[in-house]
Amino acid sequence: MPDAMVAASLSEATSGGTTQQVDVAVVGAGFAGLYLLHRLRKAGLTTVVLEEADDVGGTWYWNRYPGARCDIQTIDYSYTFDPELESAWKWSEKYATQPEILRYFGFVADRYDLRRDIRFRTRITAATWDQALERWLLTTSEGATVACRYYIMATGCLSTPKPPEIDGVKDFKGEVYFTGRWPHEEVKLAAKRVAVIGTGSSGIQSIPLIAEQAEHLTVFQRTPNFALPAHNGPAPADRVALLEGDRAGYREQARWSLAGVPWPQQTAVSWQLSDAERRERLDEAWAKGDLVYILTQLWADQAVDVDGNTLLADLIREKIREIVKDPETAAALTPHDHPFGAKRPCLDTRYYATYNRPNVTLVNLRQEPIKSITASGIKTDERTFDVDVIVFATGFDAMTGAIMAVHPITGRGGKSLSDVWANGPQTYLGLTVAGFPNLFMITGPGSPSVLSNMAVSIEQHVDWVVDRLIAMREAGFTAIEATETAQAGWARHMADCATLTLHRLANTWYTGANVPGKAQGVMPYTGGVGPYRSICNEVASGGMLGFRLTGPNVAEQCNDGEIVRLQPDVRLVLNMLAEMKLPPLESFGAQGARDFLAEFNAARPAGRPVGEVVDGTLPGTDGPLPYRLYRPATPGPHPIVVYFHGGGWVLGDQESDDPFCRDMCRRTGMIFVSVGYRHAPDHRFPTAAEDGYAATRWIAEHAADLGGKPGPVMVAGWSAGANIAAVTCQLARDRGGPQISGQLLVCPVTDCTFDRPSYNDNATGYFLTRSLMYWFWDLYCSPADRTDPRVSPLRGKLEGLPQALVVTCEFDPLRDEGVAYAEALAAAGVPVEQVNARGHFHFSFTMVDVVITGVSGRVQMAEALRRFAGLPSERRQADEGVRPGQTASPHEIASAAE
Ligand code: NA7
Repeated sequence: MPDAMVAASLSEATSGGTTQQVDVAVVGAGFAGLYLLHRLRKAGLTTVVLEEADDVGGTWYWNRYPGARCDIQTIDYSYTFDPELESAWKWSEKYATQPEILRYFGFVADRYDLRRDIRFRTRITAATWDQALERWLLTTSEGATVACRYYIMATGCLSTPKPPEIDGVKDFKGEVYFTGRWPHEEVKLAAKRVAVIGTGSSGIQSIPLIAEQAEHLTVFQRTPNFALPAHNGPAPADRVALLEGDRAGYREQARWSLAGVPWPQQTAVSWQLSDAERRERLDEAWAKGDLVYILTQLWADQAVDVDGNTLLADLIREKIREIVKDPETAAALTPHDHPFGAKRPCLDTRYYATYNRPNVTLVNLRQEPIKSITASGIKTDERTFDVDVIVFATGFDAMTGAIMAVHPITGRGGKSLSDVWANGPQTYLGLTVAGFPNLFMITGPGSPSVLSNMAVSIEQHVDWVVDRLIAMREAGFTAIEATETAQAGWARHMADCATLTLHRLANTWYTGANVPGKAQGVMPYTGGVGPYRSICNEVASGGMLGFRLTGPNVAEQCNDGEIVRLQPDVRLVLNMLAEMKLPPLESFGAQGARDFLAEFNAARPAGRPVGEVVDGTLPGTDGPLPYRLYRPATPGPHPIVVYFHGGGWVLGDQESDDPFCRDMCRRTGMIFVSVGYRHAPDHRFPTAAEDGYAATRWIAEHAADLGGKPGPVMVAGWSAGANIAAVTCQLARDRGGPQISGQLLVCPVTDCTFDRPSYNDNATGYFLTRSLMYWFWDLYCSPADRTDPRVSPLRGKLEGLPQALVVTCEFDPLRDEGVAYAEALAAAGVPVEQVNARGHFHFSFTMVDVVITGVSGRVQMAEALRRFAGLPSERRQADEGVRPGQTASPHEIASAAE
C-alpha cells in the first residue's frame, strides 16, 4: 500500500493522532542501532530509532557500575565499517572502561549526525503487524505511534536485568543498586557495610573496587565462576602491529574466525602435550590476559571434549588456590560445576586477591542459601548480615528478555511472539521469525551474538539486513518472511551445533537457566562466526533460501528449504576440501591415491592414547599379513574385535584408521586388531575377502596369545572394510568357524548395483563420489565376478549370520545398500540394528576429533559391540550430547570426564 493511503488509514485508525511514518523503525541506540541508522540512511530508507535512555550507548549507557569494562580487547571491539572512523579514534587502554566506551558512541553519533533521527526516552509498548497496510504499528511510552514497513530490534542481548528473585528486597531500609542500572550520580560507599550478590562478570569487575571503598564488603556467591587476570594497560604491541600492518586483512580474518577475533585454529590436541607443555601454555595465556586467547588457543580439544577441558580447568583451579590465602575461601571460589568456557568466564583485576583483604567476607550460598532480605540486611539459613548497601549483580534475562520486553509483539494472523517462543526462541538464522513478516532482530537468539566479539557479529547482521532491504526494493518486494521449514531446519542445525561444544553441560544465561521458569536450551549459535557468515551469504546467493518475498507488482518468490542439512563439522570439512580444489582421487592412479591418503592422514589429529599398541604379522593364505593391535589400558583379558580398514579395497593399511581404532578400543574396553589385508589392483578379487577370513580365523585361534578372551570374536569394518567384515561372517558360517558373536558394519559396500537413490543423490560433492566407487570396483573386481557373495554379500545367504549393527550416513552413495543389507538380514531372522546418521558423510565416523558430531554414532557402535560381547551397557551422557533443553548434573559431567 502506498504511503499516502497508509497515512489516511492510520489517521482514521488513530482518530487523527500523530503517527510517524517511516520505512524502518529501529529499537535501541546502542552498538547495533547506531550502525543501522547510518547504513539505512545511506541506503535512502527513512528511519527512526527509538531509545528508552536519554542518550546513545545501549548496554554501555546503563552498565556504569564501578569497574565496568569490555572483555574483548578494544581494538577488536570497535566499528570497522569506516576506515576513517578507525583512524579518527584511539582507545587509551587494552580494555576500555565504560565511560570511554560511552564517549566512543557519542563520538560516532556526532560524526555521522545520528541523534537527529533518534527519539530518546521512548519505549515501545506494543508492536502489531497490520497485514492490510503491510506495516508494523508501534505504540510508544510517550504517545506518538510509529508506522514502519520494517521493524528492527537492535535491543542487545544483555540489556534487561532480571529481578533478584529474593524475598524482602522492598523491606530493606538501606541503599539498593543494580549493576545493570547503576545511577548516573556518584555512589558513595566509603565507611559503609556493603553486600554484593552475584559473581558473574559484573560482580567480578566491581567487587575489587567496592572493596577498596567500603568499610566492609560481604560477597554472596551462589556459583563460583572462572576469572582470568585482564592485565589491563596499553593495547598489546603485537596485536596493534598485526592490526596496523594490514588493517583490512586483520578485520577480514576476524569476520571469518570462530569468535570474531583473529586467532588461528589451534591444532595440537591435549594428549599430544606433556603436563609441562600444558602448564607452559596456560602460564602464557594467564600472562596475556585475553579471554578469546585462553578460550581457543591452548589445545584443540579444550572446548569440545570433556577430558581436554578438565585438564585446562584443573590448571586454572590451581591458580585460584595459589592466589587466595584462606583454603576454605579458595575452595568456595573454585568452580567445579561447569566446564571452563561453558559459562562465560570473566576478566578480572585483582578479583581473587580481593578475598585476602581483611574487610572482605565471602558467603557461600551453596552452604547457606539466602532466606530473605530484611530491613537491616541479608538473612541466610545460618546467619544475619547487617549492611548499609546491597548491590545486585544478579544478571540479565539474556538474549530474549529485551525482545520480549516489548509486549505484545503481534505478527501475522494475530500470532503473539510470546506464544510462539513459549518453549524457547524459534528463529531463522537468529534474524527473523516465521509468522512475523518484516521483523528483524540484530544478534538475536540463534545467531553467534554473545559467543563472539559482538562488534563483528553486529556489523555482519546490520550489513546483511540492510543489503537485503536494498535488494528487495530493487526487485519490487515489500514483505519478507521466513518459512516454517527453514525455521525448523535452523532449529535442527542449532541443536547439531550445540553438540559440538560443552555449553550444553552448564546451567547458564546462555541456556536460560538463570531465569526461573524460562525455557531451557542453548540460545546462541555455537557453530562459529565465520561458518555463520558463510551460511547467511549462502541464503542470499541461493535466492533467499527459506524466505517468502512478496510485493504489489511482482510474483511471489519462495525458495523454500533448509540451509544446512549437513552436520556443522561435516560442512566445514567439505568446504575445506572444496577450497583445496583437488583433482578427483581416481585421477591420481592407485599409488598416487595411496600417497595422497598417507599425506592426508599425517595431518589429522593424533589418535588418543590406549593401553598398548602392538604391531605384528599373522599368517595369511599366501604369506604373512601385517596387523596392528590396540589394547585397552584396563586389565585383560579383553574381548577381541577384528577390524578391517576402509579404502575401496585399494587404499589404506592396518594403520590408516588409527584414530578410529583407538577411539573404539577406549570406548569398548576391547582389543581391536586391525588387519593389513592385500589390495587391488595388485591383488584383485577375492584376495581381500580371503585375507579377511584367514586373518579372523587366526586371530580367533590365537585370542589368548594376543591377551584376548578365548571364544567368539567380533568383526568390524568401515566401507570396503565393512564389506570384508560382512563377507567374513558368511564365510565363517559356511566354512565351520571361527565363531563370530557380532558384526559392526560402518557404511558397508554390500552390492554391485549402482542405481539405488543414494548413488544418484550423493554422486558428487561428498568426497566419496560415484565415479570413485566405479574406479574402486573396476580395480578390485571384474564385472563377471561382481555378483559373487564374497564381494556382494547382499546376494549371499543371510540366515544364521551373527547379530549386526549396520551404520549408514545420509550423504553417502553407499547409504541405501547398507540399509538394504540391514533389511535383508532382518528378513533372514538375524538380529540387526540399523542407524542412519543424519547429516553425515562417508568419512564422518573415522574422522575422529575432526567430525566431533560423529561421537554419538561411535557411542552407539561401542554399545552394540559390548552387547555382542555380552557386556553391560556403559553409556556416557556427556559424550552423546545432551539434548538442548537438558543439562547434565555436575556428577554426570564429572563421571563423563573420568
Ligand atoms: P551473570 O553472569 O548472569 O551473573 C549473575 C550472578 O548473580 C551469578 O553469579 C548468579 O549466580 C548470581 N545470581 C543471580 N540470581 C541470584 C540470586 N537470586 N541469588 C544469588 N545469586 C544470584 O550476570 P553479569 O551481569 O555478571 O554478567 C552478564 C554478562 O555481561 C557477562 O557474562 C558478560 O558477557 C557481560 P548463578 O551463577 O546463577 O548461580
